[in-house]
Amino acid sequence: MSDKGAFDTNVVTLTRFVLEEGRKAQGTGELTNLLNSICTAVKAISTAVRKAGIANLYGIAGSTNVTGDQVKKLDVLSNDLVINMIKSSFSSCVLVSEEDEKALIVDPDQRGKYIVCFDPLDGSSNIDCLVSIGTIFAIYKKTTNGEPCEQDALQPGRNIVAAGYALYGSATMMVLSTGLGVNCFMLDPAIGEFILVDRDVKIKKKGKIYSLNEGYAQHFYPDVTEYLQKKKFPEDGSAPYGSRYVGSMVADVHRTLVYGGIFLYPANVKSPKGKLRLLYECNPMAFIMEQAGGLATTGAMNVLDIQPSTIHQRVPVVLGSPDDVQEYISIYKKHNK
Ligand code: AMP
Ligand code: P6P
Repeated sequence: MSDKGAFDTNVVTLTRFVLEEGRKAQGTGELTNLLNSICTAVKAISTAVRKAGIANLYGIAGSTNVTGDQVKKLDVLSNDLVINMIKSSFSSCVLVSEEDEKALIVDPDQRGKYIVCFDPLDGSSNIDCLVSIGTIFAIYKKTTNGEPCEQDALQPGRNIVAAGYALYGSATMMVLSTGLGVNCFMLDPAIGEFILVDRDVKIKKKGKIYSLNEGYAQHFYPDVTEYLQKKKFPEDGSAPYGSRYVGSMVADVHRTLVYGGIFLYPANVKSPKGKLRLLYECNPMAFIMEQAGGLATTGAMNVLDIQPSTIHQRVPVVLGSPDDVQEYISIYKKHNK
C-alpha cells in the first residue's frame, strides 16, 4: 500500500512503462504500438480464459453458448485476437503462430517493420481442468529488403528485439524484456491495467527444484537419467531437489524464474528433437532467462544461437538458474563427446 492510501495514483502501468522506454530509445513509436497491441490482446484473452466455463468456451470448436451463438475454441479465439491486434497496430509484416501452418504476410497497407512469432495459448490442453496457461511472443525486425516472406522469420533468437509471456494463473501476469532486463506486470482487473510489480528480475544462481515430465523416463537419453539421479540422490550429502511439473511451459518457466531451479524438455528416444518449438516457445523463454541472468541450452549450444530452418521446428531445451544449467551441460557433454 503506498503512502497515498488505498489507491496509488502514481502506479507504473505497462502502457506507461513501454511509452517511457520508447521515449528513451527515441523510437518512432512503432515498437511501442506493437507492444501495447499485444498487451490489449492479452487482456482480452485473460477475460475469455476466466469466463470460458460460463461462456461455454471449453472443449471442441463448434460448440454454442447460452444464446446459441457459435463460439470459438479458446485457442482459436486467442489466435484471432493476437493476429487482429498486431495487424491493426501497423507495426508488423510477418506473423508466425503456433496455430497456423504457414506464416501470415500482413497486407501492404497495414505493414510495419516487425516480425512476431507467438503461441497464442500455450498449454491449451490444460484449459478444461483450469491449470494455468499462457501466451508467448518474440519480436524481431525484418532484416531483408523487398516483399516480406516466411524466411524473414527464420532468425536466431539473438536477434530478438523484445519477448515475453502472459501467464493466466491465480492472477494474470505479463513478463516482458526489450533487452534491458526483465520486468513483471500484474493485471489489476479493477482498472484493466497491468501494474509494474517486479522491476529488473534476476533468477537465483542455483535453485532446489527440477521440472520435467518423468513419464518419459524409459525414453530418456543417459545424460538426462544421470542428471536426475544427481538431483534425487546428491553425492555431496546435500538435500535432494524438489520436483515440480505443471505441463504448461509458461507456468513451469515462470516458477523457475521466480523460485530458481531448472526446467527441462530434452530430446529423448521418442522425440529426438524434443517437443517445444524454437520460434515461439524456446527462443522467447531463452531470451527472458538470459535477460534475468539465467541460461537456456539444447545441451550442445545456447538456444538463442540456433539458426532456424523451419518456422515450426522443435528443439530440446534446458533452462533456468545458471549453476543448475551448467551442471546439466557438463553431464550432456560427457555423454556426447
Ligand atoms: P521503433 O522506431 O519504435 O520501431 O523503435 C526502434 C528501436 O528502438 C526498437 O527496435 C527498439 O530497439 C527501441 N525501442 C523503441 N521503442 C521501445 C520501447 N518501447 N521499449 C524498448 N525499446 C524500444
Ligand atoms: P508433455 C503444452 O501442451 C506444451 O506445449 C507446453 O506448454 C508444455 O511444457 C509441454 O507441452 C508439455 O508436454 O509432453 O509433458 O505433456
